[in-house]
Amino acid sequence: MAHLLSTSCSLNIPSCRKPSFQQLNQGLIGLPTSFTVKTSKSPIQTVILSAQRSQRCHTVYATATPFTPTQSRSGLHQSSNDPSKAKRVMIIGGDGYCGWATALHLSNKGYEVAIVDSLIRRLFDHQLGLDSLTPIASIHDRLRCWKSLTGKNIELYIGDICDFEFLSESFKSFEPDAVVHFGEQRSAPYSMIDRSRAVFTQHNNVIGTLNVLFAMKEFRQECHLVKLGTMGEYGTPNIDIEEGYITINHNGRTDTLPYPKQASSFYHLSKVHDSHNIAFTCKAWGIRATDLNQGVVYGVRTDETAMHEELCNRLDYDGVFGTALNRFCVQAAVGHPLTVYGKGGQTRGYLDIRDTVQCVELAIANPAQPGEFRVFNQFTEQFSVNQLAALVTKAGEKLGLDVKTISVPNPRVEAEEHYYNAKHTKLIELGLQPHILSDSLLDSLLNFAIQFKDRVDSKQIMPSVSWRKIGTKPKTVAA
Ligand code: NAD
Ligand code: USQ
Repeated sequence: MAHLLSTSCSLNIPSCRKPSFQQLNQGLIGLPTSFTVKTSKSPIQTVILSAQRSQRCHTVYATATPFTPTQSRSGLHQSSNDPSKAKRVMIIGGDGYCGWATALHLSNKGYEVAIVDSLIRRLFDHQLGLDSLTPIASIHDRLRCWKSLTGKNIELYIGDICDFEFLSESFKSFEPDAVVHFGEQRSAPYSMIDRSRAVFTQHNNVIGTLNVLFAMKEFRQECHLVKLGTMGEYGTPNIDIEEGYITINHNGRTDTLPYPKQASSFYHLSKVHDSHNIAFTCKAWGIRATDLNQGVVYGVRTDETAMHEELCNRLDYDGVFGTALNRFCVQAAVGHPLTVYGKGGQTRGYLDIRDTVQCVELAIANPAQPGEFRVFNQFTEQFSVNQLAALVTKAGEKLGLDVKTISVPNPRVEAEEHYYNAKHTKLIELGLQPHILSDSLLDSLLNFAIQFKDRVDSKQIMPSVSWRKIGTKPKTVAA
């Protein structure tokens, strides 16, 4: 499947050459729903490659209109090369849940932003028959809407970062000062559906990140990589989790070493491999990088996405891409019992999507040094699944909902009762002002879910992917 999308196309947003996009998109939707990783060129790839040959242009972008950057609190969102110019931030995965909110936030703050995205996330939904709770506009309509509301351009490069030629052209064209890398297959259940998705996940994530590292070395040595990792890299050890490194005394000697990793899905493992590759290239090539080990994100509205319905972010509630708290709110809204897996003592770090965008901004404004591999644990509070279910039940009852909880046999292999205490002070020290999960946020998320409840497909709610029964053969629907 990676090959089906290892393509890029050329479009100009202001001139609204929508048909080409629609053609591409329809083509993708029309692909067979079963797939294997192919080595030969797909028909779609052939069409696109010939289009590329005729245009010799691998990038899709809207020419940025020059604008005067607004001054940040610290004045640090300026290009290191020329302090009078706004910092240029490339957001890989900028059409996704975290990336879209971040792209708008940084654009609003006066950064020059480009989105790089293969749009493969939209394809996953089509292939598995899933949909966001919220209706989401096409990336082109989103960007046109943003431009018409704010006058700000966000450049757009559509292609797969596993295609190094495409990525190189994007780097040479946009010349980023910082790259925020969200562009991965990010669902643990998706990576555990079958062999094909496991291989795809690790190929897409590990090779994509390697390509970003090579592109930085080749074209933008000074550029700062802000890479989205995950708290799940650490697993659930029976000791406190530090931020990236732990000092160990062993047989009379002491060293500060990367914190042990115990990931529990092929997806989470891809993040561990990424972290190792990034750490190595920081040492070997002097790359500057920040690994943001993010917890589970909840919420949907940010200041910018709330500005217009066409800017609305996605909200996943299904058993493959939906995450715990978002799922529970949607379940409560439609009268489905909250799906606690196993004993429900699974504890994780959580954060509001408004804090995701804040954390990324802080990381960019305070870059790592050349050669530094910096690790921040990016979450604001810890909850067990049972605690989340209790909070949603209470908030739902206040809104007149009858909220029930069921214990679902755990489809995953994970500890259901365990110690969990993870440090998360570094972003606070840089100035993060957390949005704590409050009654009002739960109310607003629940009301959002109620507003769109007619769009919910209840058949997609129960988990359908088993860690133990992972298949070898490609499945055509969410198992
Ligand atoms: P998402 O699936 O909504 O967005 C990811 C985007 O990346 C999609 O638009 C997709 O099309 C794009 N993409 C994937 N592979 C690509 C490739 N090879 N080339 C170009 N574009 C590609 O995911 P999200 O929830 O926004 O997560 C973003 C990042 O944050 C991921 O790396 C994820 O691991 C991390 N993260 C997410 C959460 C969460 O709760 N959502 C929590 C912790 C960490
Ligand atoms: N869970 C339930 N019921 C549900 C859904 C989940 O009990 O209906 C449990 C899971 O078993 C797990 C916990 O809730 O113990 C969290 O699961 P999740 O689906 O909310 O999150 P996870 O699979 O860990 O993945 C999500 C994102 C991923 C990110 C990760 C951060 O999809 O991209 O890396 O959160 S972390 O969890 O810190 O690794």
